[in-house]
Amino acid sequence: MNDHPVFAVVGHPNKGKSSVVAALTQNDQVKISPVSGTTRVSQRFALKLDNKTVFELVDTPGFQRASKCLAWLNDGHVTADQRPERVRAFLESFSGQEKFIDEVELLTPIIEGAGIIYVIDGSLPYSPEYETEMEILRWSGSPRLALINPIGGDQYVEQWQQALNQYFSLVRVFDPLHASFDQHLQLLRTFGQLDTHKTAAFDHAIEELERYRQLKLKQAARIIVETLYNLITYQQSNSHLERLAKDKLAAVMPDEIAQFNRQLNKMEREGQQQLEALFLYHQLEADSSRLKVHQSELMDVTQWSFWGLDKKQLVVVSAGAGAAIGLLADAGLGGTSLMTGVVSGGFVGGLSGWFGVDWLKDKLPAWMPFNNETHLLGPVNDSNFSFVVLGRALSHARAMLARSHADQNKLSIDHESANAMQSLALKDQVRLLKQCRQLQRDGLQVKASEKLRDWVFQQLVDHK
Ligand SMILES: Nc1nc2c(ncn2[C@@H]2O[C@H](COP(=O)(O)OP(=O)(O)OP(=O)(O)O)[C@@H](O)[C@H]2O)c(=O)[nH]1
Ligand SMILES: [Mg+2]
Repeated sequence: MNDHPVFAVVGHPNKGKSSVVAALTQNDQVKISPVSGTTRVSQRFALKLDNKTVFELVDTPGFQRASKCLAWLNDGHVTADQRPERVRAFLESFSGQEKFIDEVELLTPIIEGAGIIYVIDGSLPYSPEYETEMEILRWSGSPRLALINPIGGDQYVEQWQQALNQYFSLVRVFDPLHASFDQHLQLLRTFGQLDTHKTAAFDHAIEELERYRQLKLKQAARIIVETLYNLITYQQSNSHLERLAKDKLAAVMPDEIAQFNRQLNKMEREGQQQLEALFLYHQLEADSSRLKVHQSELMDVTQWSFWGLDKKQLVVVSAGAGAAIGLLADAGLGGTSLMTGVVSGGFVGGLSGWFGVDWLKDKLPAWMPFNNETHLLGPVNDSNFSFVVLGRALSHARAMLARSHADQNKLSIDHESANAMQSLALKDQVRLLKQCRQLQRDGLQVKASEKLRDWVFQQLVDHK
């Protein structure tokens, strides 16, 4: 059943038509490139909710021979009422031929009933050469909306508006790379106005889209808290080491620790991937080059005071939550040698009371308890770890939520989003630490876990 609206996104080559399609249908598989003439054939992309299509956009090639096309249409006396028929005749005459291959591709969905979305670049001056394209579109008689895409800035937007108003019933500015979710919804409302029979249905679909967004953010919060739980409770069984002599055990410990770290990194990435799948991103690669730190390594302890709390905060917050101060914070206040030791895979010394085996205690990173009875390594034992995990998860989630599906760059994580945990109020930091400790101790089914989910959800909603 094709009772949903369909819009053909048309215009000059290389003006961001495919980018508009990708952004609005939330589909990062639409082909976009700086090379003019990237889209060769028309292709439909649907926005679906619950497997039901809300609307479809047709990505089309740009006009290539607009003047010749209009000349053909104008050949002979055609009155206004006959123009749509004349466009149909054009398609019948040239379909399957090379001559007007792009015009046939882009006009076909319109003649089959699609509304028109005409995309232009608002950073370039208006020029009459576009009038041929706009005239052809007017001949089709279909409902028309013009979108001004400020690709390189909005210098000429007003000038364009003057011209476009004469050919299009609705004219809007829309930046497919930077538009917020609300701006998407606003534009979709405008789509609904193009066809008055569908306005109510469209408004309803928009409400549904908003509701879905909230549900997805709830689900995202759930994934983040589950991943947090998995990370702060992770233990690695090392029973295969049982019979190793002391010196051998010491020799293999660095490998065991490296394995432990890899596993945590992997679990973190899996959580992020679940979020990316939920929001329909298929090929996100993070780019943290704008940060002063490496984003990739969760277990790079030298970065912990960046993602989580700084050392002074950690002392205050731990005390407030009745938690032992993180060993790293404790030692870190006196210098950073301990931390570098951990990262380079070297061993650290000088700490006592943590490990079942005395001689091993100075062979493990401070945050890594090892129970000699059970041969279990972990879980990570540092108050900052939960903050680090949450800080990193939020910065990833926020960067992803703000990202357009038309964006061809890597996912950029910036400085501001990275320091999220440090800028919280002290009482919130203390409450969070308490809840994380309860989560670690009592699991996902308890109240603390629900409260953490609510908090994460609110962090995602409030952002932007
Ligand atoms: N900076 C910026 N670049 C944009 C914007 N919209 C599109 N682009 C870039 O412009 C180039 C062309 O975008 P497309 O969406 O492929 O354009 P198109 O109109 O589909 O092009 P053809 O299929 O070749 O006709 C790509 O490199 C996009 O990343 C925008 O709003 N801002
Ligand atoms: Mg294209």
